[in-house]
Amino acid sequence: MSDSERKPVLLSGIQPSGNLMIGNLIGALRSWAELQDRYDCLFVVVDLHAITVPQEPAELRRRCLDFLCLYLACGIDPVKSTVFVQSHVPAHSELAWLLGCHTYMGELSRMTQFKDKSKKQGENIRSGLFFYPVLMAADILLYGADLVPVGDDQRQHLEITRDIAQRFNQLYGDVFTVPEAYFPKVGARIMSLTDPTSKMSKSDENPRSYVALLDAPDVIRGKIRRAVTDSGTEVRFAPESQPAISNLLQIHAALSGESIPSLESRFTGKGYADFKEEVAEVVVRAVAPIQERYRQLRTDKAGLEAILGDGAARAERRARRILDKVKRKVGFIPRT
Ligand code: AQP
Repeated sequence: MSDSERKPVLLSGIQPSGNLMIGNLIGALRSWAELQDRYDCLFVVVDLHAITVPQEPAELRRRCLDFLCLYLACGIDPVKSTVFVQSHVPAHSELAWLLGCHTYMGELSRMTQFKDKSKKQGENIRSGLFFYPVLMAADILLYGADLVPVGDDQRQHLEITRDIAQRFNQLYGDVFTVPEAYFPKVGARIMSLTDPTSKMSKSDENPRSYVALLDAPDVIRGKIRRAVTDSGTEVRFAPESQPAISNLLQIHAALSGESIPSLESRFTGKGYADFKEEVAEVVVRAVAPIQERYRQLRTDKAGLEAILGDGAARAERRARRILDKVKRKVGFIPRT
């Protein structure tokens, strides 16, 4: 295939921590599904990243499979895209070491995510948490990714990836593609249901702050009904003065496809309670087909194993090429 025929490579991943929720669906999974035809996509369940903070092994195993099935249930096609679990491809850990030997302590010390996350870990902060951006750089550079969808919180990690790639290329000649950030067309940022000034997070300690993709319909209705509201009474999009209702408007619009002005006019003169009832139904309807597909996939052990095996083999083949080149460049003798 010539370079002009080659689709740009796009890579993205989510850590199997917490519970995938509607913020992940709206901000990531749904757009991933749409990107598959335009890009050569790799979607990864990044379990090596998850153990930068303590995990319960049985829970981690379960989550990894749940996340993989949810990727697929949200429309990721394992034939069109390379879908795999990070720990199945040892090249990620290997390249991370090689890159770590070309990364400066000062660079890693400046990462704000390390500063934020380490505060929550008390005294015994795992060094993996500090090294995390190097592993992320390896994830990206192993596949020659041209594009990486990034939220605000990952922007600094993409920058350090670019710095490491450029440094490496200067030392050893062109080895790595220097990746660019990919910004989604509509970047809705869904906020917490219990505190609309902070982002909805899949690992929030309070499960009432998010709607998980696997929440039962009545649980969803309860969470939306109890979501905090603003002091006003109108259903109006005003993120500064009415952040809670604005957030619910965003969720409705993103999942129903109805525009925010149309929602505002339909709910003129009606109370918050009516509006919340409708938002709840919209969310229930949006996740129902995902949950149904998830249940089919999750119980098909053989099918799942085949997808996992195929994804890992495809990723491994691609990763090997770059890893072998890197090893040659740094001066390691080839294994015969
Ligand atoms: N509230 C949100 N609104 C819109 N998009 C969101 N995303 C996350 N929350 C929202 C998008 O989902 C993808 C995965 O992001 P993540 O932060 O849930 O998970 P992570 O990448 O595995 O990193 P974290 O933050 O380190 O995980 P946790 O929260 O478990 O500790 C991203 O594309 C994000 O933009």
